[in-house]
Amino acid sequence: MDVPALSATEARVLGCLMEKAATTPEHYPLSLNAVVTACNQSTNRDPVVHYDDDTAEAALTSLRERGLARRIKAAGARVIKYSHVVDEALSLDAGARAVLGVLLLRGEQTPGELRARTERWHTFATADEIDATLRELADRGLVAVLARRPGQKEARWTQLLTPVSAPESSPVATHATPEPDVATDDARTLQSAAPMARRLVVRDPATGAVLDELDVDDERAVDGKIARARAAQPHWAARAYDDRALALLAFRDLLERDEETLARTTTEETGKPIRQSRNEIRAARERVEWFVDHVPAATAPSTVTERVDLVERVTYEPAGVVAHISAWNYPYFVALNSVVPALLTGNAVLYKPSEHATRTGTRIVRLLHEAGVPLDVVQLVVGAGPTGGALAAGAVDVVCFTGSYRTGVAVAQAAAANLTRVQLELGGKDGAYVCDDVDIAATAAAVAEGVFYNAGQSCCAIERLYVHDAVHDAFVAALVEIADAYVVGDPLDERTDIGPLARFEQLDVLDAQVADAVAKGARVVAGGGRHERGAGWYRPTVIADATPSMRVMRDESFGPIIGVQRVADDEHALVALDDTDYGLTGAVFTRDRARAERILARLDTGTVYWNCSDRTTTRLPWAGRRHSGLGVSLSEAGVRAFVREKAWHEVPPHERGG
Ligand code: TXE
Repeated sequence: MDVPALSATEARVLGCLMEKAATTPEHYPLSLNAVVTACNQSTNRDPVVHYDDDTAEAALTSLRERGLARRIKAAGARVIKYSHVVDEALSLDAGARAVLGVLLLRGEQTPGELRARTERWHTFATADEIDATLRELADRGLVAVLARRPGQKEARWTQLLTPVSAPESSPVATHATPEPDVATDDARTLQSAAPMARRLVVRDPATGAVLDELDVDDERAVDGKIARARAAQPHWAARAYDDRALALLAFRDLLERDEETLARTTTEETGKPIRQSRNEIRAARERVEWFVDHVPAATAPSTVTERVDLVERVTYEPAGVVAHISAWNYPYFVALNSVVPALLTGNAVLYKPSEHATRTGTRIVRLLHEAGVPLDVVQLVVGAGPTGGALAAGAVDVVCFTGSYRTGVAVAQAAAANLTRVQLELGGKDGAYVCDDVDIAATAAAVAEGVFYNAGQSCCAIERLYVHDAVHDAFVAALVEIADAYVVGDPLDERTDIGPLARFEQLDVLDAQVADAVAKGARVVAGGGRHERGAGWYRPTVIADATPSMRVMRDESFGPIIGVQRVADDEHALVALDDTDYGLTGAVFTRDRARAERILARLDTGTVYWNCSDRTTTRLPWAGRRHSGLGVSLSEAGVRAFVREKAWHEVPPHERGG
């Protein structure tokens, strides 16, 4: 067998099977539960991980498919067990298995460390014995010695079944003591053969634990997936609509079947409170249904002229291959708002989840395949910015992007080179105005929901608040009372309202906005900094006496924070609401519909709210203006983002008189 290329997860699982076979044969083979426990133990592991059953089971399946592990169901036994077959597959004796296993489980080691750490696996009587084993493994391309870092006495060794972890530690030679002439050649050969260091580590923002490690798709891999999508798309488009619709309805049912484990996966990797993760998945099922019901009408052929001598009509064809570069804050909505209508209209889709929600994205694609969408018709693309960049610049027909304004511009620039159609859903700095006629308690509750739901990590969260002078003090007091009462805690706890932010770097942004506001004369009346719960949490924060020049009133916060500015009347509120580079949504809270309509009609935003906020629906178009986006998603208009019109001009032959 050639040197197998494993993901970090597969390597961890294989290393555990090898370890337990050598050190606790009485408890071997292992059940799935025992494999998960072995993977997640904190001793003899680097890094420490936090795999769930699904992750371990997927790795075991892959290892079996590669001939490195075996599934065993003894006669009469209830529990399925797993063993490795590295000895057969790679013809490795006990000593070689011990060295390779410890490298798989603990990363780079010196020969001295290996000799100590393989003790429970196999006894190496002398240092020469372990050197000889390392050389044998190196000659087979299974391990390599790394460049000695400054101050390091002993060279360190790494296994080569997974990508090398970092360029500066790339292998330099196949021998324990590199010889200049041999080492240089081997080093070059080895380095060019050694896979690039391209792994995506998914961490739990609440605990920092590693949840998964995935191989990243580089440009070559992205192009390969695009080619496979291009080849598969015509067959998918040729299938009857009902066929495609049945697959998506089956997907909807799988979202229901696996709701709890899916919700947990999203909460673990994004920090979204479990109740909110469940809400999103439930609402996502309704969105799938809406698209299935409405795509035919949105793309129905139409005849605009029908005369004896002239027929003019329009038909719609799938765009072809759609790339979707997604965000993490609503991983189901953001993905399915594009992926579902794109598939239903006969396109093939390449879906790159955010690096902060890759496990959710992986499960979405797995369920689409299980529901009957062909493997090459929807493909997962794994990676962060560079992978997204390769996708945006790739030979695709539409790029859908959800993310920041800054990155949206980069995506549009990359797509422009191929004149690829883009649909950009970017950030916002959405304002809300509370009039003097409101029910203060009810409106404060509604506004708080718009500010703090999902810890404020929503493109259409209320991010600027303007309150009429007549109710300002009472309203702010009511808002502070709500903010102070939120349960800030473990996102897996049913009681939690505010979890950790998905991106730690955002806490620095929030700190800077608070400091800037206070320096310019604002008052912090609730929260105002990081929460003692842990590194990722920010206290629900209300800043009073805000003014337009403060960063908290200009830059996207994307966190549980709100600046409140007092306004004298509707005209003052309108000027303030429009003072932004963004144009996503605007909200007015008042009892008076005519008053609301007058104000909302003058906002330069794609969406307006009367007595509500922070909501989207498939029934209405979602279109950001200015720095908030380009193009339309949702509604029948959004469906047509995935098709191309064809205009038919037809002159029937003139029937000669008989
Ligand atoms: O967004 P990014 P992030 C805003 C919000 C948030 C900020 C940063 O203010 O704080 O953006 O969030 C991929 N070419 N919103 O870092 O960087 C990246 O891998 C192609 C609002 O999540 O825009 C990810 O999949 N792709 C928004 C996606 O783009 C690139 C929701 C978004 O990443 C790329 C999310 C590149 N050069 C964030 N660089 C909303 N509308 O709700 C990165 N990516």
